[in-house]
Amino acid sequence: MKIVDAKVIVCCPGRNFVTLKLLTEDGIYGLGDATLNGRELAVAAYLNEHILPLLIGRDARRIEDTWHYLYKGAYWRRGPVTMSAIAAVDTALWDLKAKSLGVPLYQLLGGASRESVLVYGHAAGTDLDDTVRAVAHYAELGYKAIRAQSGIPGLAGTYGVGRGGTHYEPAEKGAPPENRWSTEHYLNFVPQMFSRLRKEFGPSIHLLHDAHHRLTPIEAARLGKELEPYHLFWLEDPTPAELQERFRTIRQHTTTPLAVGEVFNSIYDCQQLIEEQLIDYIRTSVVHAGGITHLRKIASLAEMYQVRTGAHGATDLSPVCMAAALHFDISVHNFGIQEYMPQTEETDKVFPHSYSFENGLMYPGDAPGLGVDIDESLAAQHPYQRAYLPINRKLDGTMHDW
Ligand code: EZ4
Ligand code: CO
Repeated sequence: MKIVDAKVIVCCPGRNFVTLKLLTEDGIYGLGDATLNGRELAVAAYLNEHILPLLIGRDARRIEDTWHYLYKGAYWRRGPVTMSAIAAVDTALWDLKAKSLGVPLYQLLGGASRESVLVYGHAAGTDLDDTVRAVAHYAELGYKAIRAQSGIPGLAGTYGVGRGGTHYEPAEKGAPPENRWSTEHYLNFVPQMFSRLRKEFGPSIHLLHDAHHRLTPIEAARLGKELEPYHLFWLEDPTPAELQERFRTIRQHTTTPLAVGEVFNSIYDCQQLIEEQLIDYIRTSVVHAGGITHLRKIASLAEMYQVRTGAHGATDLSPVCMAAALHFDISVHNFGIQEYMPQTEETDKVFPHSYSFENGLMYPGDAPGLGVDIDESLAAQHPYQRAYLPINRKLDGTMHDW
């Protein structure tokens, strides 16, 4: 099963996606997502210039060997660009192997460990009443788990809150938009928001919140403590995680479950967090953390320490990644939850897929492989458009984490 052709498809059906397509001598092809939001062309160039020439003629069945060939062979290890490029190859090879055997991918990953995949949706409002309405809307759509974000009184605009009540888009065309931030305003508001949400929606719905790395450990500890009465499913990215030991402070002070890892690209980014049981959910994704092969190793380490998975799944991860995530989620023993933001109609047309959503749960479907395709001629009608994630400044203009 030799690889005879490989190409990188960059398209923008509303937002940018980078997709790798590998073709074998048997005429079967596999797909992998390589989208790195705001830095898409770096991964496309890494693939085109440095990886694709190495793939032609290789045996597509040797998934593990190819992973190490690209990781160890590069000499320069880790990093989001390298790991997203390796992830794309790895995902395409798993897709190819499952297609060649005529089975849905999850059958090669140990088979189904559960009947469905619990997902959470994003409810966001410009203020508290608007956020209550947004959560009610998601509850009506059947979601059993809902992430609640809200505009903060005293701050103009907050990341994660869409304009006009629609889903937000994680990147914007043109120069990066700038947001203003006040930790004081934020910390005073968020506990009030969850107090209200619990009153409105009762104890059974799962509520989540994303702090987007904006707090120090002691501020995160205060927030976690004040949120305890409202029993969050998780508090996400409370503090930047380059220093994994910073989570000890948060952990010592609160029983609010913690979720981290959407920006991680390797098992070494979360080794201490997992081994010291400083977190409850690891959020690494197929596309940004080295593909299915590497993600399974992270999940196995996490399983030993009772840490569950909760993979990143915003709209800057393509439907190819979503499909891969669902095959991973349904098979891995220590699955926790999957993030899910529906894509636009344009994107779904470019990437027809067999996965489905029903009543707050998702299913990978039983089509061979990932069960996702790309309509290349439609993709060609949506050329790349440069876009950036916003940046975050404090009220006095200082650049801040987000
Ligand atoms: O900011 O995907 O949990 N989801 C998130 C996302 C991320 C974007 C970054 O590209 O935090 O909105
Ligand atoms: Co997040």
